[in-house]
Amino acid sequence: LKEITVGLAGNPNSGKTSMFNNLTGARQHVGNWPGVTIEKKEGRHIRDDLVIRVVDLPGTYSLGAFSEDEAVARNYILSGEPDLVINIVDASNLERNLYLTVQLMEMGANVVIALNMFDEAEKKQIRIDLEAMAGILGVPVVPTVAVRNKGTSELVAAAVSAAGKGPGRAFTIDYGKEAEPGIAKLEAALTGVETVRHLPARWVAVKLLEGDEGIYGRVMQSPEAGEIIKLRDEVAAHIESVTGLDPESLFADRRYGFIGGLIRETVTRKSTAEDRLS
Ligand code: GDP
Ligand code: MG
Ligand code: K
Repeated sequence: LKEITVGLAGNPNSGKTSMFNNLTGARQHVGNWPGVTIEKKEGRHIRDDLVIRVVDLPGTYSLGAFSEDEAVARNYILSGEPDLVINIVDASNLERNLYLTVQLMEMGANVVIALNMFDEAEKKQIRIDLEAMAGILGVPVVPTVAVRNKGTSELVAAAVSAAGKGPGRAFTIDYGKEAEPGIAKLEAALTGVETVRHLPARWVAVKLLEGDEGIYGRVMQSPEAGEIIKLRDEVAAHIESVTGLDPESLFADRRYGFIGGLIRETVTRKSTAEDRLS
């Protein structure tokens, strides 16, 4: 018997609990995440040849270090414990939901997307080219209707296959010619810094430029902190002076730009009578 561990991540109300219940049935255990008062739900999905341990993560829109929910979700994903992350995406609210997807992928997580609320998307006449979306993102995309237990076995099959392969090609957002050289410099300076050694270097560089408290704190604990923070401030000041935006705003704009492009390439929406009247 083999076991794999899957984290379930998604925006609040994307259908995470419904999917968790589909996957685990009555085999659930409720506890707490260490050090915080956030509920941790775990369960098991048992196939003939394999046990899938499913860990429900707090519902979040983002993976910054600003809230406990986000910190719990991101620390778990970065811990190396999950073999993959099933990202529950509300297909009827793609733009907002894909912001979390992009962040999971930038962290180097091994992601499988459950395009949930597929019934709602169909009702809204939103047509999604699943193959094109999977191709652009480089991860499996499986349509689901969690509330009716539709697509669950296809999702499990995709998850098992992805867990066997590990993460695919590295996913990066192009932050533009004003920012990329600085990100690369910072990334190079961070190699060998012990307190962030286990984390993806480009992601650390981006988070440091965004002023992420968790990553900042880790870097501050290293002997190289002085020179790295100096470089970080120089790069941030350069980005701000040439783009007029602080790194956090520029990066968010770029992520939404990527998502907009992805949606243009893969989604068509028929206007409904309702839309035409409004
Ligand atoms: P969570 O906040 O992500 O855990 O989401 P829940 O599983 O609690 O679902 C939020 C609401 O959406 C509930 O009322 C569910 O019954 C409903 N829901 C979940 N999945 C689907 C789906 O695929 N289609 C539809 N129409 N409703 C869904
Ligand atoms: Mg829930
Ligand atoms: K706790």
